[in-house]
Amino acid sequence: MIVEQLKKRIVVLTGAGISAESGLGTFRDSGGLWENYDISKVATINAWHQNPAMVLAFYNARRRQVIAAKPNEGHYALAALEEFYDVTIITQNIDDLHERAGSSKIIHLHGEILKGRGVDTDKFLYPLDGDIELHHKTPNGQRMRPHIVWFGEAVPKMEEAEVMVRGCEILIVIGTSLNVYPAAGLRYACPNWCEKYLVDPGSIEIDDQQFEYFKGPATVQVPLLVDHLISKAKNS
Ligand code: BV8
Repeated sequence: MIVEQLKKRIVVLTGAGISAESGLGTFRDSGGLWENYDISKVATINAWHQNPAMVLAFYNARRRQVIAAKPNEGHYALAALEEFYDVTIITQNIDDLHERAGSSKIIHLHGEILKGRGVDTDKFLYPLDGDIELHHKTPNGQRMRPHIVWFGEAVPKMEEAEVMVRGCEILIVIGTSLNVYPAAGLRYACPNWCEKYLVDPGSIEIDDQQFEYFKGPATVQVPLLVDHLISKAKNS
């Protein structure tokens, strides 16, 4: 049993790839979401103003998929890491699979598809178990929208995320093409002596040789990496 304060601090930055084997599509892989949808028509603040019905339909369909999906071995392995490390998950994903797998410290940079909010503020969030319709309003009469950070909207939790990365001793990047900023820039905020691991099956170009590359799908490589880190913790 490792005393809480003595646990090394790990930050895990995850993207759509960690949920791919739970059946939730990634964005930029072949067959990905952005092959079938024009980002500018469904995932930007302008799209919301121009065609809210299309945006709601896009997220209602993805919300049903998330509700039907299950966490995979990658999500569960990260939850198991918490017994030996102080783990913070910083995810770009809007699903709740990290929560359902048992991770306890999660920062959703791009929002959460199972929550709604008024168009006027993100101070009050409302749990969703179904679709948002055009006529839905919040208790104070505001139009309801998905609690999602669209392209062109600021990322409110960036500062909190950056503080966690600056203070981490181990950085793990899983299942992200590192295309979307400012999230992708987090990798530059960790101390240069920080241990760094990358899990991805593709040929992601990462401009930093300090990353130890666990090449392959999350359900295989994340448990292997977690076993490696747990044995290090046990022998330290
Ligand atoms: C902002 C919520 C300013 C919605 C999302 C030009 C250059 C650079 C930047 C910009 C630019 N023009 C505009 C920008 C800024 C823009 C941006 O970065 N655009 C990109 C596309 C160029 N960013 C923004 O607009 C951000 N806001 O900058 O605000 C501002 C400041 C003040 C005031 C006003 C404004 C907001 C960005 C947030 C957008 N919302 N999501 C939704 O989910 O529908 S982003 C979206 O992309 C998701 O969150 C997703 O997670 C994220 C990143 O994608 P990835 O997760 O990396 O997924 P991807 O498919 O790309 O990659 C999958 C990876 O998994 C691959 O590497 C693959 O190999 C791997 N993989 C596949 N299978 C597996 C696997 N890995 C493991 N196991 C497997 N089985």
